[in-house]
Amino acid sequence: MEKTLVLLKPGALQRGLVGEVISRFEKRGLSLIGIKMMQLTDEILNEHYAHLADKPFFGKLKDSMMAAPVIACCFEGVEAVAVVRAMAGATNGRQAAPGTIRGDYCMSNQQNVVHTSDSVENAAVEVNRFFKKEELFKYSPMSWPFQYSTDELGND
Ligand code: IDP
Ligand code: MG
Repeated sequence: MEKTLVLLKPGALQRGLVGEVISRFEKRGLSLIGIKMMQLTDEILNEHYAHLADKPFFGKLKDSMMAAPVIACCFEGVEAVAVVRAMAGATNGRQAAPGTIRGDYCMSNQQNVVHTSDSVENAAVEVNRFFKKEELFKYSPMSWPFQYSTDELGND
């Protein structure tokens, strides 16, 4: 099972989209194993968006991520990183495919509702950045035997 990080950005909170977006991941079959509201800081954003530090929009991006709290979620599932990333859609909401979260809920390159980890390697780093060990919960969702085959669950 993979774990991946989702941040519901300040715009999701301000626009009342938190429940709807989390619901999409739940309905897809991802297990929510950690969730919390956080006010992000310059410090954590410098780490989280280090790959964008030389971009002209870096300061504005950080400001937008500090404009209201975010909801940090950790979801678990088979190939969860790629599945969640695909559900978010292209970075620019105007280019994101209809049916994706960004393609259904936004019109912006920056104000694009969600952050999702982009690789298995980065997901591990990001989950660790936003959650302490004791904030992640281990349980066996009762739906798993109806969501996955036994080999997908590693039970064969
Ligand atoms: P991602 O969120 O789809 O992984 P990244 O390239 O990692 O995209 O960029 C992180 C965030 O920076 C984006 O979600 C978006 O909010 C913002 N961003 C990316 N490119 C631009 C841009 O060209 N203009 C303004 N904001 C941008
Ligand atoms: Mg990214």
